[in-house]
Amino acid sequence: MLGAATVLGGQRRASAAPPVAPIASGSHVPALVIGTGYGGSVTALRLAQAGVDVHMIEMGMAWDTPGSDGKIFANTRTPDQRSYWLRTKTKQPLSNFLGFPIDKNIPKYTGILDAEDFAGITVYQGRGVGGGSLVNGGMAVTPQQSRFSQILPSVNASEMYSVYYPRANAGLGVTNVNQSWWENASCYQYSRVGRKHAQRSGFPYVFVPNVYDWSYMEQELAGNVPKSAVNAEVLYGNNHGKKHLQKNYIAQAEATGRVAISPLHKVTSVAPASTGGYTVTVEQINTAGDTVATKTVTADRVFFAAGSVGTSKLLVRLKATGVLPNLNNEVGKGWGDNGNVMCGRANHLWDPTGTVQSSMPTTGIDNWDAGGAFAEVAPLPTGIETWASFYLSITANPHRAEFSWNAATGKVDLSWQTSWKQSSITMAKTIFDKINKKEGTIYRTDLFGVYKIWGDHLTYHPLGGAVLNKATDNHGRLHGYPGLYVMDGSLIPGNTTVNPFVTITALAERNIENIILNDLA
Ligand code: FAE
Repeated sequence: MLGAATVLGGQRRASAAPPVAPIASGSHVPALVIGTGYGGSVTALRLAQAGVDVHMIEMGMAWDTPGSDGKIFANTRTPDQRSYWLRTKTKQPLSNFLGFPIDKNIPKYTGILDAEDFAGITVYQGRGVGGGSLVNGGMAVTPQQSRFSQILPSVNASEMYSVYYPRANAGLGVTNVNQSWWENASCYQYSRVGRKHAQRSGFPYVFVPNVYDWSYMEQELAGNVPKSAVNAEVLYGNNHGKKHLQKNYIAQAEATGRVAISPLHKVTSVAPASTGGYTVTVEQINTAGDTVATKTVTADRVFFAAGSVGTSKLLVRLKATGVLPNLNNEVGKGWGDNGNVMCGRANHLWDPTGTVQSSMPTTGIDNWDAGGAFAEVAPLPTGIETWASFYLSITANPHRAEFSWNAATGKVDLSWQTSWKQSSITMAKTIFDKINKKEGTIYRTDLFGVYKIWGDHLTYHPLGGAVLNKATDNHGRLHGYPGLYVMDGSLIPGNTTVNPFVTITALAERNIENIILNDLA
């Protein structure tokens, strides 16, 4: 159990918190949190500090035990069963290399990255204690304040920028790379090539903060400590320098002695209890994904923090099947992909991007105001020289999709259409067409299929589905059910103009403060 130990820079140390047993059927908890990502971790810590006992339910694994190779997490060059959530074949975001498919067969296992397929989009999400913080690139970006009213129009911006964004950044351990080290670090050659090309075309090139421990990265590049970011560790977890939530919010929450976590437990129902509060049904699963026990517990308050997709799917199904009929009609609406679209560019032979590429991006091209795109200069940590520049663009894609209950299949559908990505492609092209013209270069066509330029089939940044001030009040209280709250990315209506987790964390900090003050006093 995570309660027994905390992972620090790859070293394990005993913490004061005793080992915790998984939740028992029939038990009662004052606060039950569904999911252990950003929203859930903030919620658990702040409730515990306010004196409330909390149980966190997490469908993924604890990720606290090394595999047969001595490592907790696999890297992107050698994906294995740890890498994917209940798949028998990898589904790598870059599916091809030099046109050849690179996915491979793996044993079915409760691995760390879920590539969840809907009809028009594959949504990548982290599974395990720490949620998306386990798999992401650590880019910790606060949006420009001038753009905040586009993101969360009902939220007081000056309060967010003076109180909650600073609180979130401090809680997450966000820092900037040492630029003089960066200028000479071989692992950021790809970013410097990205800068040169962006600046020659007149685009603003910005450094973005990250949650990676930079002194650890300096040491790993120098060969003094086990390699992590410079050993292609991202997407499937990071064994050392990344400060994922297990190292900050969750460690602090457990240290209060008031927070327990049940990994490999999935919430399937939340219903009003006749005695007040809520009855929560939880399925315990094994690492093959089979249900091994079904438990029923009661909770005074339930905090939905299962991520945009997880929370939306639960709420839409519970409303449609009559379990929570009083949820309003905004539930399931306002979902967007943060305008994600990927592409690569083929550089000239005199512009190598490096054989060792840090998996933690540090820079971006900000063409939001002029062209609706913010492009993160991303690594391609293949271990060989590719002469490729690779980008994940966040764009102002205007389309919003809706989750709906499909009684015939017994599943929740999402109305997103692949063709809607054309808006994102058009916006990303405002950057890359210009750079290609200036540099005399072309797009890579071998990374997403055979002769396919755009990675337009996926998102890393699902947002919305239980939008703030629509499905909930202006602090995440679900309409129709006192004591039910939404605390995660589903509150944000589809776009954050930059990478989303700092905004999700800051919004959760803001909302839980208000909830503790007004609902728990
Ligand atoms: P999230 O972190 O997804 O946590 C939800 C948790 O709930 C997960 O652990 C689930 O397993 C769990 N769960 C779901 N359903 C249930 C259920 N029924 N019962 C129990 N547990 C359940 O939600 N964002 C950035 O800002 N910067 C980046 O560099 C970045 N890179 C990314 C790279 C990748 C490959 C991916 C996939 C995402 C990336 N993101 C990045 C997005 C970021 O990780 C994401 O927005 C947040 O993790 C969302 O936080 P939430 O708290 O909403």
